[in-house]
Amino acid sequence: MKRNRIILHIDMDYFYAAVEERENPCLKGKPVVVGADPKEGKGRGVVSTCNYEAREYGIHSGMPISKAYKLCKDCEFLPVNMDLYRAVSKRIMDMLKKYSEKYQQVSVDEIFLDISQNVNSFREAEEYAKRIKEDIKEREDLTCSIGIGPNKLIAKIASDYEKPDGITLIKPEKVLDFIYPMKVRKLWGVGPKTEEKLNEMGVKTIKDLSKTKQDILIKEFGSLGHDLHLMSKGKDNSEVKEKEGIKSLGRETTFQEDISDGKIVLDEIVSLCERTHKLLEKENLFFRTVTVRIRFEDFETHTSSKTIPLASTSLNKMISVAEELAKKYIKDKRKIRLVGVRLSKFSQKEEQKVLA
Ligand code: DCP
Ligand code: MG
Ligand code: MG
Repeated sequence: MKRNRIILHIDMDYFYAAVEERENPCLKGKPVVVGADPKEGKGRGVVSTCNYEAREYGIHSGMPISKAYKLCKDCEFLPVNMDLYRAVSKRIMDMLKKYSEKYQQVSVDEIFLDISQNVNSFREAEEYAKRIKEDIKEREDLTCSIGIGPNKLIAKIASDYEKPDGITLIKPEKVLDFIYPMKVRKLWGVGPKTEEKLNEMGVKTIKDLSKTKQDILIKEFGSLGHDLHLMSKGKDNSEVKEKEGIKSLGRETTFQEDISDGKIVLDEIVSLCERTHKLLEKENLFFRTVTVRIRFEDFETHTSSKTIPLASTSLNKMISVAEELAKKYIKDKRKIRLVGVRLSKFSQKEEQKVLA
């Protein structure tokens, strides 16, 4: 018989805000929001994250900072100090990667570990998870939440279940009881659109999904339908494995109507840079190449790139390069239909030091 796998998913609690609290203990107990400058309610960016005290006010990641300000004017609003969070993340992840040869870091604050070879039972896995939590607490004075399950999907859902500072163990025989009552939104690949479509089909919970015929799911959702069918039964065969390095990251916008005003195009470039920068932060990468793509009203499409000598994480640098690249297109008489910004030639901090 094939032995069960034992997978951990570790996710740091309110990560950026927790690092800020640690650096400045007077913040402890107060509602703390990390993100764009609220400018007394006029700020235009978003909340990166907030601590659990601020969540009591209804504030959450991705919310416009102006809205967060309205919900809680007395919150501590702090700017994003990405270099600090990156450094802390790197230390924690390096430490966690020692707990298993099979790991997969999925973002700045989370990682999967396949500990099937390191422990003999789910009971031992729980002890292993406790040790990991203590280790992070001792070395970095931060808390995390850990999910333990027979696959990545279940471990990931479990780590979110008793946040903050929790351990949730879901043994194979308990998987269905655990996920059946949950909304389909909890599953991978189910965003707002898929959720709506499933709801329209009368499928709200994972249990409802498990009762839906596989052919219907495949007909409605293509290959996602196949995965939905497996996931609804608590199955996920994907390996814990580091992904091949990402080659490029970017965002683009097709305007509602073609644009002749260069200022609007440049404003859009700034906004695309901001959104692309978020992706870069999430992947914890440094970039060297910025590419701008422009499509004119006649669909003729141009790209132009520039590679900077030293790898950078700077949003301002990205914006200045992208603007410089875009300016020559703005001089064209034709209206612009689409703009895009893309980053490539990535490296990680260590390599960047070597370069410098
Ligand atoms: N982040 C961000 N913008 C988002 C979501 C997240 O900048 N829309 C950043 C800030 C978070 C970090 O990524 O601190 C990790 O994201 P998580 O989703 O794990 O959220 P937190 O760690 O902040 O909170 P939780 O305790 O719910 O994990
Ligand atoms: Mg987190
Ligand atoms: Mg996370």
